[in-house]
Amino acid sequence: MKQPRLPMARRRLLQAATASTAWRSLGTLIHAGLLPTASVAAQAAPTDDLLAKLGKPQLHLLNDRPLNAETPAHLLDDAITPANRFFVRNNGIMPTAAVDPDAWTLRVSGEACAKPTTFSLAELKDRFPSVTLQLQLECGGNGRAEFRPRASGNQWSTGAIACPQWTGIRLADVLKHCGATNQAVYVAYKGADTHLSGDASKDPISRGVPIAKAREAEALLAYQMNGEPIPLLHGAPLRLVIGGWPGSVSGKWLTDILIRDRVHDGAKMTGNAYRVPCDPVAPGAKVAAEDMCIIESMPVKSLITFPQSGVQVAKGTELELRGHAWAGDRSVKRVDISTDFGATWQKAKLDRPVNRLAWQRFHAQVALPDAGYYEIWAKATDSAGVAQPMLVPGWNPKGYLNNACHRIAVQAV
Ligand SMILES: Nc1nc2c(c(=O)[nH]1)N[C@H]1C(S)=C(S)[C@@H](COP(=O)(O)O)O[C@H]1N2
Ligand SMILES: [Mo]
Repeated sequence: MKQPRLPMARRRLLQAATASTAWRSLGTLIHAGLLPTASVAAQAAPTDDLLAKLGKPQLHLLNDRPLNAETPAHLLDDAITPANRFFVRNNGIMPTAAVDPDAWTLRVSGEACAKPTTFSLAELKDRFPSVTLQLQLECGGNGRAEFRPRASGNQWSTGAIACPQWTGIRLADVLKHCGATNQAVYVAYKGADTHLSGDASKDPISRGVPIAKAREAEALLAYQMNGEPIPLLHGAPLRLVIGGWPGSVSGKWLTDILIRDRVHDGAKMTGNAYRVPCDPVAPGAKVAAEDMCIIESMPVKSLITFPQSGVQVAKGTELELRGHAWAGDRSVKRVDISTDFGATWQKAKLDRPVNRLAWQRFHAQVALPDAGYYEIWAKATDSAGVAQPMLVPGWNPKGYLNNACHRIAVQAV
């Protein structure tokens, strides 16, 4: 007699689920973490033609004021993320089309700046060598939707990640030119967007990184994305791109670089913003301000980008599976795939990054011998041997750093 591929209780559960829901929608009910959570799918309806007007018709709108939209996993299959599939994360009201590259200036100043200087965009391009790098940008809150108790903020599922190609100059070259004194501790930004309240004295966001991170070769002042001028939504005409760290350090519409003599204390540097408990806490715990630590490198993570969750295939198929894996400041050393809820794993083929801090492509041929419901899970391991957890890790008050394994649903018939 044929042995059940899954324990009976689970089979019944799944049968019930398929009976009550159109099969295709099942694929959207799971993303990461162990429990398929219908509540997660109840998020954004891809309603607005706002996104179509902005050139991103296939993204899911999470909020229109400020504008926040994420990318479904199967639309992130390109090696280099095109502009129309790049998530948007705004904290305030973005500047209007009045952004004029010819009139744009960047001021470099701060307590620990020896030679405060204002540059035009043309001067920056003339004076410093240009570099082109592919660098992934992931919002610190990517995956927030799965934390229980819920964390407030945009309910990102898996789509606040992208890896475009950036052209610009190195922040390190500008810092050298303007002289960071011995007192220099942090490098921070200000942008031209405005606070939601309309209060001109408030910044929507002004974050920074320790000076050593700012001096890395992958910290850019970028003026092009994928060979074109940076689109307005992504910070035209000049933005920071600081690879490996939460997207919030990569300031858009960049007007100011501040070389600080202390840890930067701008908007969204303090309180619970972009901080997690220094030591793990129980879900829902209250954490004192002094026990919260600033997020630095993002953790190891991966995303299955082909096939789309919910596909039907013929049983006996060798399925071609693809995705990307990345690991903040580290590289990814392996990706493993499971088709049986993590009981067994097979190693995927993993490409090297095109440069440091760029995501890496993985591929696998996956056998689906029998008819039935499969979940395909991907698990990446970084260069230090740290792997993605299968369950949502480390609850924290603002729901950052959920790097649980991504899962897709496949029905073999
Ligand atoms: N000036 C400015 N820079 C900003 C933001 C912002 O709201 N204003 N959002 C930050 C956050 S939280 C993220 S995740 C990234 C998002 O970049 P994107 O909108 O180009 O995807 O930009 C960062 N830089
Ligand atoms: Mo973010």
